[in-house]
Amino acid sequence: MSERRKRVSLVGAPTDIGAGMRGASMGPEALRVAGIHAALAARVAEVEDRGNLGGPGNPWQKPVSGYRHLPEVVSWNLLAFEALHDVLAAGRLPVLLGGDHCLGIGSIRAAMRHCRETGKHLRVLWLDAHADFNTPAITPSGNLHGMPLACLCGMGPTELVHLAGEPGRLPIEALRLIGVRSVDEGERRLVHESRLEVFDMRFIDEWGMRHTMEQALSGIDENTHLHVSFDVDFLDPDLAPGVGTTVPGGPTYREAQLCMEMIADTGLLGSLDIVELNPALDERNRSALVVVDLVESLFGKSTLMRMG
Ligand code: 4U7
Ligand code: MN
Ligand code: MN
Ligand code: MN
Repeated sequence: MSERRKRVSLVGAPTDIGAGMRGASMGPEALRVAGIHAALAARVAEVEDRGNLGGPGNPWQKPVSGYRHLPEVVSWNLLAFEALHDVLAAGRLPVLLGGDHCLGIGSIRAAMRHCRETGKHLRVLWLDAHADFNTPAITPSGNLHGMPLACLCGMGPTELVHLAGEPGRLPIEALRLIGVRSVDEGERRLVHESRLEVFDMRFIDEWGMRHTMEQALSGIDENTHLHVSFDVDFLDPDLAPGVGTTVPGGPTYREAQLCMEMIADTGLLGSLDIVELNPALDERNRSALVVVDLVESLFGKSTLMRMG
């Protein structure tokens, strides 16, 4: 569907329940202040803001049996799952305003359910400096924002692996990781064993963003539902310092734009997460402004300029 005909719903999830640092809970409002609604309204048929989900507060406790805040992470993900699936079932495109990246579990579970119901084929593009493929046995932190992909692929606590009693798991083949440059020791082994398809920064340096995206998008067709999970720490910290876990050596402004533009060109974007933005660590909201700029490209800004 052309971006012009898409109808978008914003859903805020103001929580930092899965993170190792407080502040991502302020992400939804920072994105609104940076103008996400108007930016999208200029590109698509219609935008509505469904407001914020209201989950449990952050008790700021130490990890218990390998996880920090597991019950609260489950609650937030159940809320996200329901809300985002409702949006998809209404024929609209959900944009999750996070919040930390543990929310990817509920969000992608919603996309999986929608694909099951509509016969679509899911492809997940995970834009991140990290692999987010830790399990309780190997996590160095216990923070669940470092584990969502492992949980989705069947490795993690049952409450998260089968969130809301949902069957099945995300097939490894549905996943493409892009921009990775920080992987923990045990996590690295699991990524290799699982044959996860990772386009790390070394790959992007050597092959360029164009070839990277051609590879990451290969095999999709009109029946594909593209889910983009955009962890703001994907971007180079020079560009977006407002995240809890900066890792140097990320994509530049132009590389990130091209990445978004090539996704837009497919016309297949079906759902989006914007996560890990931490306004407490930002400078005059500039990371949020860069994100909004990139989201415009993701919804076809440059494509329209190239027309005619
Ligand atoms: B994010 C980390 F140890 N790998 O598991 C961990 F380096 O969603 C960081 O990508 C995870 O921002 C970062 O705690 C999670 C750490
Ligand atoms: Mn349904
Ligand atoms: Mn992440
Ligand atoms: Mn990350």
